[in-house]
Amino acid sequence: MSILLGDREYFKGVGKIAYEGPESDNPLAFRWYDENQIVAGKSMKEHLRFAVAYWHTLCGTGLDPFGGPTLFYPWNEKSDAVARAKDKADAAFEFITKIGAPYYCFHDVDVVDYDDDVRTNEKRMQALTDYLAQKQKDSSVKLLWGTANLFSHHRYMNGASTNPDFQVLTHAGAQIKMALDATIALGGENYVFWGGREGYMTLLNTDMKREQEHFAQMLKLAVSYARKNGFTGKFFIEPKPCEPTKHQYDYDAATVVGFLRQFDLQDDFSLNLEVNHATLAGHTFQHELQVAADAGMLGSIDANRGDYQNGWDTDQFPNDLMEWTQAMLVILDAGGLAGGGINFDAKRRRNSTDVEDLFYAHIGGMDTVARALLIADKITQKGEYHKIRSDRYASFDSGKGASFEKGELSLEDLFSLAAEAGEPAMISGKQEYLENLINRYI
Ligand code: XLS
Ligand code: NI
Ligand code: NI
Repeated sequence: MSILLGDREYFKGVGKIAYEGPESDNPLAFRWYDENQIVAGKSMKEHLRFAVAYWHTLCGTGLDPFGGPTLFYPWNEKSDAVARAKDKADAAFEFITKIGAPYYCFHDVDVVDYDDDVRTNEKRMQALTDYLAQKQKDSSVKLLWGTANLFSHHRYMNGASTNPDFQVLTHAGAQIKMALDATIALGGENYVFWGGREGYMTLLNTDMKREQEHFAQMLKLAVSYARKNGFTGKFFIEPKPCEPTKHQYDYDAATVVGFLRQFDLQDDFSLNLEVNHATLAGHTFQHELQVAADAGMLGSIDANRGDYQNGWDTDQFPNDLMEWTQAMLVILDAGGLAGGGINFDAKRRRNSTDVEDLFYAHIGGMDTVARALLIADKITQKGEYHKIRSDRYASFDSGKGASFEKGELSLEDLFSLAAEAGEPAMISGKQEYLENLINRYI
């Protein structure tokens, strides 16, 4: 039986993906993601809040710098932009409901093609907002976040909010306004800024300070517009160190936390962390999550993975249990994602051309993350991992160590204490032990 919501079935031959458990041999079933299973007091669905990314899943054509599209979609056939976009929305909601993700995410131009006339684009987006609102109502799928694509159009070749030309900046503002309108009308829970071209290709032509001030000013305008129009959700910044620009201002989590505090934006914003962006910045994903969590800004996740041999954003689907178990430990310790979810900002390879490949990709990603959640929960329950970590700092729990933490000691005090106690004993960091401990549960 078809669960199609529009008037045409696009993903023929694939039904609703069900949970069948770890023993199942069915490649079109979940082996670990059981949305109703309770883990650490919440259902998996509530913990993970999976989202499908419109851009890769519905728009990705498989093109690369060496070749054109390999993925051809029946929803791209109509010549009228709005009619074509409605077909795509039908396909999107068919896919999202079949895979069983509670959320989706989009850029404005994923939803409907824009041309160069701002008012035409506004009309197109309004038409699709109405259409998507109906689809959401019929399916109970929700919008995790919306965003504006401020990097693909050639006008943004020198940046969007950080463009040296004010006229270009106005177009960025117009797109943000329309994307916010759509996000708010669709009950979007968050709004994302990924600064695709907010950076520089060379400092020889760049006033970095002025560009970053412009960016902060744009963010302030976005916040005040959205709040005025009833948006109560979070804004996220998604760090990435490079690509497409040589240097992106939102380099990594620590840089963004500093930027948000510098411009007094920390109350409205938190972070959307992407696995492949973390590794491009020379960090682990776990590191980026921890930086955000420590700053109280752990918002949301773009799930994917890079390639150990490549230095760019390959956006592959997640499959690394060790990486995700470590990530889940951070997320559980932080009390979960604050308002965000786990969005598959990931694409199947350009030669994965079967209809089923899109499902295998998402099933693999969702199962990996779900399994990591179960493992991290088990590790937490057993308690040894957290105990080893906190015991390392036991010398600060009482006595002079505690006085130091309270700010009661001077540098002279430290001198005397060092002189009296003499050379400290060596204490093992137990890295291999801890790695084995994590592996034991995997
Ligand atoms: C690109 C980014 C992008 C953002 C949304 O590398 O990950 O997809 O998530 O603009
Ligand atoms: Ni992303
Ligand atoms: Ni990315």
